[in-house]
Amino acid sequence: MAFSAAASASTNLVPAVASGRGGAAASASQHGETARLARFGVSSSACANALSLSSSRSCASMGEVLWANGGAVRLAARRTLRVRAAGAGTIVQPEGFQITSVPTTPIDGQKTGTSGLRKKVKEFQSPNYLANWIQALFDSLPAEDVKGSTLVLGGDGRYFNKEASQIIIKIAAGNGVGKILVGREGIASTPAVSAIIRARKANGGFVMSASHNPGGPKYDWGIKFNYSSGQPAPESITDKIYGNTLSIKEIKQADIPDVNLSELGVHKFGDFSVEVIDPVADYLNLLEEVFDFDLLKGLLTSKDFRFKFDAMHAVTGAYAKPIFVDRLGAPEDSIFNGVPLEDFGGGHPDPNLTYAEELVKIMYGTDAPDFGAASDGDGDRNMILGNHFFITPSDSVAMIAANADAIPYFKTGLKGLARSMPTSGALDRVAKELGLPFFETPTGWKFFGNLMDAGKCSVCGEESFGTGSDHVREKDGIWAVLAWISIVAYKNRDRKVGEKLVTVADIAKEHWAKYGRNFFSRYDYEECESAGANKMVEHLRDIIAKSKKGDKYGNYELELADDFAYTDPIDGSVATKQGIRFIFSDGSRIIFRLSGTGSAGATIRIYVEQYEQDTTKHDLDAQDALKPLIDIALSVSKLQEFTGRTKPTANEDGSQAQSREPSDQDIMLSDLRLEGEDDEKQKSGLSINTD
Ligand code: VG1
Ligand code: CO
Repeated sequence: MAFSAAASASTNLVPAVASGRGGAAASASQHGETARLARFGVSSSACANALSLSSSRSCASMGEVLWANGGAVRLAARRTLRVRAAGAGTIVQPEGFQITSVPTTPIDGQKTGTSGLRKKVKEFQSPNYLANWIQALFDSLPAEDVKGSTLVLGGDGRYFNKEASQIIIKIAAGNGVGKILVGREGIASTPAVSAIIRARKANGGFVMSASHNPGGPKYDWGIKFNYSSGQPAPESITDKIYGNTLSIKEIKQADIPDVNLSELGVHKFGDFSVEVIDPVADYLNLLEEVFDFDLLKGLLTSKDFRFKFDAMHAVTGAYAKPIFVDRLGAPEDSIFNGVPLEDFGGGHPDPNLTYAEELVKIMYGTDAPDFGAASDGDGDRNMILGNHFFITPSDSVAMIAANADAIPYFKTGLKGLARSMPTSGALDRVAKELGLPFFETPTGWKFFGNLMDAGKCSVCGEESFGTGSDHVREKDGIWAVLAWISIVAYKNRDRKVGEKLVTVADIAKEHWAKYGRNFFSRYDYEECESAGANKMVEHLRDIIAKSKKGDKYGNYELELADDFAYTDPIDGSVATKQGIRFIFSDGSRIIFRLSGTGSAGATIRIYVEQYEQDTTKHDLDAQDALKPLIDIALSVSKLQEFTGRTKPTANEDGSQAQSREPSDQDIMLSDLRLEGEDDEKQKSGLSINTD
C-alpha cells in the first residue's frame, strides 16, 4: 500500500513578502499540471524568464491560472508521495502536524559518486528510493544540524524535481528540521545553493540535479547534499549516508500538505516552516561584491563588443537574464536557450564543444561575436569561447589566476591555487610564478572545500569545465563567465570605441607565450560494460606495481606510475585509488579513471597532457601534439581488448560525441576531428577538438 499524502490544504501561508513586488497573486492549481510546469509555465518571450517573473505580473500567454485572493492564498495541491507506508504509525504530534513512522527496507546501490547520488529517474521513482536516501542522510547528520536547523533546497528544474521537493520537505519536517529555504519552483543553481547556505548561515542544503546528465522521464535524476559552509558533503558524511541506507528501517515523515513552490512566501506548519525564496537574489548580491559591475557593464553595453550566452535550457536560464541583461545591460538577444526545461529541450546540458553545438556554430561562424559562454544543467560548469577560439578549462583556471587583478574580490591577493589531479599543469606554472601555495586534489569539488575554509585556496578548477573561487564552495559557471568578461574588460579598459579589442584569443596566446602551453585532451568511453572496465583497471594496477623510474614508453621515460592518493592537509582524511597516473620525465602525463557520475555501466576517462614551451608550436592541433601519448595510452591499457571499444564516445574537451555504439567506421583517436558541418571550425585553423 502506498502512502498518499493528498492535501487540499489550507496551510498557514504567509503571503509573499520577500519579493518586494507584492505577493497577492498566486499560481493556484497544481492539479495535473506537470506538463505545464515542465516549461515552468513559460511559452513566450514576454515571459522569457519565468523564474524572474514578478508574482503579480500578468502573463496570460503562459496559459497559467493566476489568481489573487485578497492577499491570502489557498492551495489546492494534490500529490501522491512515493513513500510506502505499510504499518505506518504516528510517532509524534508536534503543533500543527503529525509525524508518521513509515517502515522501510534497505535498497542496494545508494552510494554517492563524485557528486551526489545519480540514477535513472525510474529508479528514483520506485517506492521509497529517494525517501530512504533522505532519511539516511538525516540519520547521518549530527543532531544540531537537524533539530531546528535551516536547510536550503534547490535544483536545476529537471523532471522529477517537483515531486522530489515535496518528499524532501516532508521528511525534513518529520526529522525536526526547523526551516527549509527553497528556491521558487524548486529552482536554484548549485553555486547559488552554496551562496544561499553561506548568506543565510544555513546548516546545509540539497541540490536536486544530475548536473550535466540528460533529464526527462527516461534519463537521469540526482541529489547532492552540501554542508554548512556551502561545500559538497565530505566523504565522511557520504560514507555514513551509504552505511545508513544499508540498515534503514523507518522513514520519518510529516503529514503536511504539498507546499506551493510557485510563489515567494512563508508556509508555516507549527514549528516547521518552508520559505519560498528568489533563487537569484542572494547569489547576485554576492557576485556584486566579487566583481566590478561597472567595469562589466561598460564592456557588455559597448557597441563593438558582442556577447552570447547559451543557458542550454538548464538552470542558468533563471539567472542569465536577471544578471547579464537586467543588471549588466547586455542585449536581450545575447541569451539563448534561456528557459529552463524539465528535459533541457532534449539536449545534453553539458557546456562543451560537442553539446553546446548551437553556441559553437555561432562562435565559429561568419561574423562571430567576441565572447561566448555556456553553462551546464545545474549551473556549476562553464565553457568560454572567443571569436573562433576555445579556452580549455585547464587553461581557463590558470588564466583567471594569472589575471586576478581584474577582479576586485582578489585585490588583497590570492591565498593559494588548486586543481584536480587530471587537470593540466597550466595552473601549477602560475602558482610557481606568483609564489602561491598549490594543491593537487582528487576529482570532485568536495576536496577543495577544506582548503578554502582554511584560507589556503582562492581559485581552483577542474578540466571538466569547472572553475571557481572561495566566494562559494562550488564551481560556479556564471562566476567563471563574469571572471572572463572582467579580464577582457580590464585589458580593454583604456580602449576607445572602434580601436582594436584585446580578444579572448590574445589573452590566451599572451599567457602561453609567458608560461608555455599545456596541450591536454580527455577521451570518454561511456557506458562500457563494468566487468571489462574493471578488468582494465586491474591490469593497469598490475603494470604500475611492476613499473619503475626510467622505464621506456616509446620516446618517453617514466618518472612515476601510481594510483593517485590524497591526504587532506586540513583534516588528514585520505582518499585512495583516485586515478592511475603515468608521469614521464618531461612532465607529460597519461591518466586513467573511472567516472563516478554515470548512471549506467562504466565510463572510462583517459586524460593526456604534454607541455610545450616553444611558442612556434603553440598553434599545433592538440590531437597532433598528443598523438604519441594517445597511442601509448591505448596500447598500455589494452582498452580495446578489455572493452571492445575502438573509439571514444566523446572527447569532452572538444571534438565530438560519436555514436555511443562502436560503428563499422571506426575512427582512431588520433583522427578525431570535427566533421561535416563543422568544417568551418577546421578551416579556422584552430584546433577545437583539443584540451
Ligand atoms: C565528473 C568530472 C568531475 C566533476 C564531476 C561533477 O566526474 O570529471 O571533474 O567534478 O563530474 O561535475 P566523473 O567522476 O564523472 O569524472 V558536475 O557539473 O556533474 O556537478
Ligand atoms: Co554541474
